[in-house]
Amino acid sequence: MSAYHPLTLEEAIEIALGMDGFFPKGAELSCREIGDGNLNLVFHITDRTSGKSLIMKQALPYAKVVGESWPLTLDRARIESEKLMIEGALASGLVPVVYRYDPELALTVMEDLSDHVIMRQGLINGTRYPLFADHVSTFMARTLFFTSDFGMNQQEKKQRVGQFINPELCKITEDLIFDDPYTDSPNNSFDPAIRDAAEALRNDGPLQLEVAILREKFLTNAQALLHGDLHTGSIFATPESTKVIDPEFAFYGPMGFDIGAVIANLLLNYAGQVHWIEDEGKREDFRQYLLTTIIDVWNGFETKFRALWEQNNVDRLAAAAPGYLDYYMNRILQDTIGYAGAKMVRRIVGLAHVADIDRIPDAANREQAQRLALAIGTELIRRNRNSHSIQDVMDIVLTASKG
Ligand code: SR1
Ligand code: MG
Repeated sequence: MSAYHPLTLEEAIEIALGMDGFFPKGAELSCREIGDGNLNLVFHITDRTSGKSLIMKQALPYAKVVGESWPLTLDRARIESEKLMIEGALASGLVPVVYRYDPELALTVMEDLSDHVIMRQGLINGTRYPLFADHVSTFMARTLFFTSDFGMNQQEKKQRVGQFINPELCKITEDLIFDDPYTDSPNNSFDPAIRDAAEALRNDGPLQLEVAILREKFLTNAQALLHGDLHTGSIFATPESTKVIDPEFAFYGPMGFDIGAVIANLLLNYAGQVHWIEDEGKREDFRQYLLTTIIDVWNGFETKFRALWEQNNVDRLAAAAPGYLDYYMNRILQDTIGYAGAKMVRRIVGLAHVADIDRIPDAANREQAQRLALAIGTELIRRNRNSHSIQDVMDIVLTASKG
C-alpha cells in the first residue's frame, strides 16, 4: 500500500492478510477501530475461525484529541516501534511484541492484548493487581538502567539520544505539564467549581520555582531513554500480567519522569475513590492497597536498579566512588516525587484529564476528588527537593486526605 493516508477498515484487513503466515489462508477477517486515546487510530483485527488476532496502530498527522488544527509528526510511529523493540529486548514479556513497522503508513502491527484491561479502567472498577508493582518496577529498572550512561556503551548512548530526539511530543509535555497549568492558557480546562484552586497556581511563586526546576531537568537531563507517558492508560493489566504500551513520547530525559507518572496515576485513582467505592471501609482498604503499591513500586525499582548498578555498571568512576549510588538514587527519588506532583496537577487543570476523576457523575464528589488531587500534587511538587524517602509521599497523602 502506497503513500501515507489514514487507513480504512478494509485496507487494514488487506494489510493483515498480506502478513506472511500470520492468518491462515482464506481467513475471513473482521476489523474494528478501537482507538480511545488522544492521538492515534487503533485497529483490532480478528479471525474468528482460528482465534488469531492482532493490533494495528496508525499515527494520525494531528492530535486527535484536539483536531486537525494541531498538526503532529508521524515520526512518533517510528519512535514508538523502535522503543517497543528496545523494551522488548530489555524487559521481555512486559510489552507487546511488534510484528511489523511500516514507516510510510506510520503503522505498527503488534500483539493483541485484548485479554488484558487498561489498568486505569481496572482500578476504577476496584480491581487489584498483586503483581503490578513487581512487573512495573522491573520494567522501569531495566529499561532505565540499560539505556543510561551506566548501563550501556556511552558512545552508543549518544547515538541513541539522537535516534530518540522527539521535539514535537516533548513540546506537548513541556506545555501541558510544565507551563499551561501555571498560567492563564487557552489549553487549560477545569471544573468551574475549583476555579479558586486552579487560579491560585498562577500566583504561587514557590510552587512555580519548583515546576521551573523540574521543567529544566525535563528539557536538559538526558539520563535514560524514557517511556515518556507512563500513566495507567498506557498499561494493559490482568492480576497475573502487565504490559506497557504506547511509548510514542519516548525520549532521553530524567528517570523520575517515568516513575513519577506511575505514582501520580495511582494517586489520581486514590483521589477518585471518593466516588468509585461507596462503602467507607472498603474504600479505605482499596486506598491502602494503592499506597502499598506505590511503596512497592519505588522499593522494587530501587532494589532492582541498585542490583543492576552493582553488577553491570560500565562507568568505572561512578561504580567505585563511595556514596555515589546513594546520591544518585536520592536524586531519582526527589525527581520522582516532583514529577508525580506535576503530573497530578496537569490532569486536574490542564488539557487532558483522567477518567478516574472526570467520570465521577456527582458534582460534590468530583470536586472533592479534584481538590484532594491538587492538594497532594502541589505538596509533592513543593517538597520534592527536601524528600529522602518514599515515606514522605505517604505523609503528604495522609495529611492531605485528612485536610
Ligand atoms: C495532546 S495529547 C494529550 C496527552 O495525551 C497523552 O497521553 C499525553 O499524556 C499527552 O500529554
Ligand atoms: Mg498514549
